Amino acid sequence: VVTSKVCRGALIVMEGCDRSGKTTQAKLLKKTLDDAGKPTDFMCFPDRSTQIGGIINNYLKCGTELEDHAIHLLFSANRWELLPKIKMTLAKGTNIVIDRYAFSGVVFSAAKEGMSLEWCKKSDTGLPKPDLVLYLDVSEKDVQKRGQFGAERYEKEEFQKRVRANYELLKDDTWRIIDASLSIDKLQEVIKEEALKVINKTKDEKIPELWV
Ligand code: 2DT
Repeated sequence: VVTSKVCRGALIVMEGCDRSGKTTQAKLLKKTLDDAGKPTDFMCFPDRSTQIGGIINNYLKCGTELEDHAIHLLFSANRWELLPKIKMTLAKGTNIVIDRYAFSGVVFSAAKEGMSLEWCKKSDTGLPKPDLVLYLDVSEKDVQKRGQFGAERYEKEEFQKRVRANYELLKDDTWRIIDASLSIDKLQEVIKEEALKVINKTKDEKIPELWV
């Protein structure tokens, strides 16, 4: 009996400061890869469509107050509850592009008073480690030029500065720092190339675990 082996999909995460163009590029990348014959799903965190996501949504819209550790753990739980879906998708050979992941979880929570980076990493430890993290890099000046921040919690200049500094502490060799001041099309070209390389490179590899 000849059985053909299904190669796994790659896990690709888009990170970066607010207003860096993450969501636009992540959605475009899903389409770009589909069009290139590499089936790809799009996901985002927080996923506000679940029950836990509903609590997070309310918190972000400043409708409820939650203790800093408690909301951190809910953001984390929102990823764990989607783990079966992530695993199943990758196993059948479909790539996933995710708009924000555990890195956002850590850099935002650790930007708060009394929250350490090490503590914040613990609750996401053991999740699938992304094969590629595309970090969209915009200068502080350019972020300001892109217009006003919205009204959600965390959309404040001082807070975003601390977030940006925390991102620096998480980067490793799976990260690519992409200059987000490029045009939407040019940016997508660069991102597509990185994604195709990693899809090809990791297709026979085991999915590694995050921060273990
Ligand atoms: P969006 O604007 O991209 O929907 O993000 N956040 C996100 C956290 O504080 N912890 C997390 O684990 C994640 C995924 C970043 C909503 C805000 O939620 C923050 C911005």
